[in-house]
Amino acid sequence: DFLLLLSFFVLHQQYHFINKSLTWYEAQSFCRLKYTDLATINDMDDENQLINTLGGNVTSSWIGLYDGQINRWLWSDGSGIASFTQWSPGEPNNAGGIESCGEMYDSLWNDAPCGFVMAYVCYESERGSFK
Ligand code: 2F8
Ligand code: CA
Repeated sequence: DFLLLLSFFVLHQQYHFINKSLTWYEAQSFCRLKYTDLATINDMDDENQLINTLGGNVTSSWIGLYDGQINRWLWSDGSGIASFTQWSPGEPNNAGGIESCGEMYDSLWNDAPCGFVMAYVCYESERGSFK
């Protein structure tokens, strides 16, 4: 006889909201140094978790979205954008031709100039556990 054990490995991710004004690249450096990277959002659970982390106290904050090439949006950690997106209606619009970084704006995504300074959200990948 043998016993078959089925187990699920659950990966946890934690968001950290930093209420200090930095450019997108400065925020990226900070997140990589202190945590894992700027925030990556892959589904509605992530989106809701991130919105909860913001706690409603700011309108604009950087997330890991950036335009690697024209209209080729990626996450700062190197992963591609999943089929799930939460762009604000009409975004990304590359207003003024200088918007290559992504922010959370009123709980939706907007492309904005990378040199703007605003608060930001990092993510921290934690050790997974077996369930
Ligand atoms: O109306 C959407 C539009 O609003 C602003 O431009 C007027 C934003 N600009 C900045 O955040 C700098 C645009 O990104 C946004 O598309
Ligand atoms: Ca925009």
